[in-house]
Amino acid sequence: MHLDHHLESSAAVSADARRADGSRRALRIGLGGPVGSGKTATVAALCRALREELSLAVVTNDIYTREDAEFLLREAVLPPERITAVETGACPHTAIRDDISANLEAVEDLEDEVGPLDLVLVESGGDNLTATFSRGLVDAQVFVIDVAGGDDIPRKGGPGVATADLLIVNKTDLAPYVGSDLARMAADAKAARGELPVVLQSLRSEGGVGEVADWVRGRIAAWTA
Ligand SMILES: Nc1nc2c(ncn2[C@@H]2O[C@H](COP(=O)(O)OP(=O)(O)OP(=O)(O)O)[C@@H](O)[C@H]2O)c(=O)[nH]1
Ligand SMILES: [Mg+2]
Repeated sequence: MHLDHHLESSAAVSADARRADGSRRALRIGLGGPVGSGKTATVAALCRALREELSLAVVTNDIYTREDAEFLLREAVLPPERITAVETGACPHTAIRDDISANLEAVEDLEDEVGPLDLVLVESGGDNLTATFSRGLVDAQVFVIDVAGGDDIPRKGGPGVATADLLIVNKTDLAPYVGSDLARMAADAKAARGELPVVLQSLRSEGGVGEVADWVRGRIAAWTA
């Protein structure tokens, strides 16, 4: 039995919003969700959309490899010194929720080495519907699910779907091929989340990551206000 699956208040903020020298640290946004839902693809698209206007960096998490970081490096979404990999060696949620030390160190090292930064994106390794980030690691979290994983996922709920600051239902372009009902996914997500935002997204279609990039811009504006 997991006793650590209790929900943390979405109003909570990370312990230290300032760095040791008193300067404001970067806003940290975590991206979690099931395996293959499109977390890395969303991170890549966000880097391309925001890199001209923000100073940003990325931390990826994989269980045994640096696969996601290597993808981002190959795609050259950011200069290589702005991309760091954490190898969790265990269930991904342990490194983003239970023992966040390796991720915190990675974020802080990036700020020391390439800062000042406006934004750090932390991608969790693919996990199940219970995986959420510690609010000691990130200031906001995005949960990414996709239409090919089944259109009943929003109804199944769980902390990621119900409480993430933003829910992305990704790969909407695949809905006709896998028989997923987008209207039902949107309605179920709304029922699970109340006023919390939901974005239906296809990275293969016009519009791409645009709405999510706007949401990030809004969070940055609130962070720096
Ligand atoms: N058709 C379609 N494919 C997508 C979309 N977004 C991502 N993909 C593809 O889905 C596959 C998995 O995407 P990733 O971004 O690697 O998924 P992930 O969530 O990072 O996967 P893990 O880190 O392994 O959990 C890749 O082949 C992507 O190109 C989308 O909007 N539409
Ligand atoms: Mg990934």
